[in-house]
Amino acid sequence: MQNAEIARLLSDVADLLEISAGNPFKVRAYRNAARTVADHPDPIAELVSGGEFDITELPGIGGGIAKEITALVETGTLPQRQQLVATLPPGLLDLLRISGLGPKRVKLFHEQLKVNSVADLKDALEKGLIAKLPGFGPKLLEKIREGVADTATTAQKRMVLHEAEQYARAIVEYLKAGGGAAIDEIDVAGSFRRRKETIGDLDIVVTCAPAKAATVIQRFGKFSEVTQVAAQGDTRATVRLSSGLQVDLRVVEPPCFGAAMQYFTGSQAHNIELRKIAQAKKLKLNEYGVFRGSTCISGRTEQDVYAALGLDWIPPEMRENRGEIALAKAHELPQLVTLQEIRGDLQMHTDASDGKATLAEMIEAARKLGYAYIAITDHSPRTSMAGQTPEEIRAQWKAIDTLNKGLRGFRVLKSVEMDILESGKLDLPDDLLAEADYVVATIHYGLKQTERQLTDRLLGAIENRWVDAIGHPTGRIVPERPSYPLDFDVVAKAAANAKCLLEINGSERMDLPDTLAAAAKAHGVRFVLSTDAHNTRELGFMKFAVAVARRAWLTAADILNTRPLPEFLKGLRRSRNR
Ligand code: DGT
Ligand code: CA
Ligand code: CA
Ligand code: ZN
Repeated sequence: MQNAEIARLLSDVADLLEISAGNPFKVRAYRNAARTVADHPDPIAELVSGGEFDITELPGIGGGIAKEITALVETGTLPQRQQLVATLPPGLLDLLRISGLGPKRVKLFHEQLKVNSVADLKDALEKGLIAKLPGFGPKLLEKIREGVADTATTAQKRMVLHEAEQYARAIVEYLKAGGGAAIDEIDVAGSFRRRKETIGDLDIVVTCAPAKAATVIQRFGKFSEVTQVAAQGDTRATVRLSSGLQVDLRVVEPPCFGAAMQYFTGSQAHNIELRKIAQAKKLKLNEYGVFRGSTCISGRTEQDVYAALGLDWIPPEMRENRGEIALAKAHELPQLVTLQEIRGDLQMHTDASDGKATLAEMIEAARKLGYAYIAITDHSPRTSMAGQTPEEIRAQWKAIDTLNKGLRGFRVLKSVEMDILESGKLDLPDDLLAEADYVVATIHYGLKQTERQLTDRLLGAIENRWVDAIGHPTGRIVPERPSYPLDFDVVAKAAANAKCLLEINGSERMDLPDTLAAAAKAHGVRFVLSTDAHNTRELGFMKFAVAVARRAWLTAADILNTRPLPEFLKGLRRSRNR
């Protein structure tokens, strides 16, 4: 069981307690525990079942909740949640999953209107009962209607790549561990391998000796989180996990591994084009190989398959039929940026604002990743509660100066994530910004403004010569929050002209999205990749920023933080101010 799922069940308890007017301290305790579990770098379930780790040592996890989590790991159910679900209408949990609805609103519906299920809510919306509740204006009603419409497709709900990554790793490790069902090769195909920001299901391809296939399939169905074996054949199986995620497994013979990986990686549109090329060459392409007549001429590796069609091997992130096949034919595919090429992380938070780790802890963790530099970008005053005053920022920078003296081959950049205020003004004065090594400007408030207003706010920030980068430029968060309204082309052109970087943020924001990053590149924008880590584990999100960059066909030359420190600093627009 993955941390994300344990966290989800714990926060269900918090929500259900809140709805049933339970003890507010208990509500808060469960909510804190959920956050601790979600943020923890290691799989909590393994720590618990390993036995030698006391989870009450984790912040926010007391004896009671520790017992609950232990029971969950051992039995698959959280006793407290079971008890609440048994006493409350079960449909409340479905209501809580609707975007725009949290425990406060669900409680209100439950108490005032006896709305206890999605069906009840639909009914109440139609009868205009929700509109009569205080605080439910037309915009909010529209949002709730959209959320309700989404639940119709809940069964096919897509999972964020970040979360899918945990499941993929767990299943691959499980199958590799093998027992009597020894496998040779294993890899994850599908949209997961193409690194799409959300995935519909996981597609796993395995090779083994033909005689072992049945045992491998059997073992797959016994993975601890499987709640349903939806289909099981001689060489394939489909299961559903308790999180709702569907996983497809294909077992093929070793000579077909490349062909199977190619086929099941897709995309479907890419594969259709490949089959046309095969047909033109009087060849046949399928999941078993490339065939001339009934003779298999390739299939062992993907390279072989593409080569048989006269193509260079195409990176999975490009396989969307957006022109990559013509490039592969002309041997002109770009050298996509790799994680190893990233030399620094340019957005992260410490406990001086809303991060969980100290400055020293973030530095140590970043050094372990092999970086040459990082920027510490705690928030500016507008970010209420978390933001630092100019005095605090200067004090932090002084501490960084001192730390840097003791660091070899590594530099901490004095930085700030500065809010672009609702008025369009910047949250910090120029004299302070001028003292920074690097400044990233972002919008966190006033997201409901018009496209004109929001675009102008970004343009205003881009005009300031001390703003080196615009962070998470569209404000979207995958999958639940779309971009704020924005004339992105205008912003990208202005950024390119001003030599202001646009950030690709590798947190669950995945912002810029791949398509907009590609559009920005066409305008001549240079980029910076960052994680926006709020704890040391999240520094690992760089791979998701790289995934977006690769799907946008970016190369190292497009991304400033692939450069060594002196070049990075020289490439910042502020270097021309001195
Ligand atoms: P997803 O799971 O919705 O995020 O997207 P994919 O691309 O992983 O789609 P999925 O899981 O339905 O299938 C995985 C790949 O297998 C897909 O990209 C192409 C290939 N594939 C599966 N079924 C078919 C099919 O009926 N025809 C063709 N041409 N390809 C297929
Ligand atoms: Ca899939
Ligand atoms: Ca599939
Ligand atoms: Zn931010």
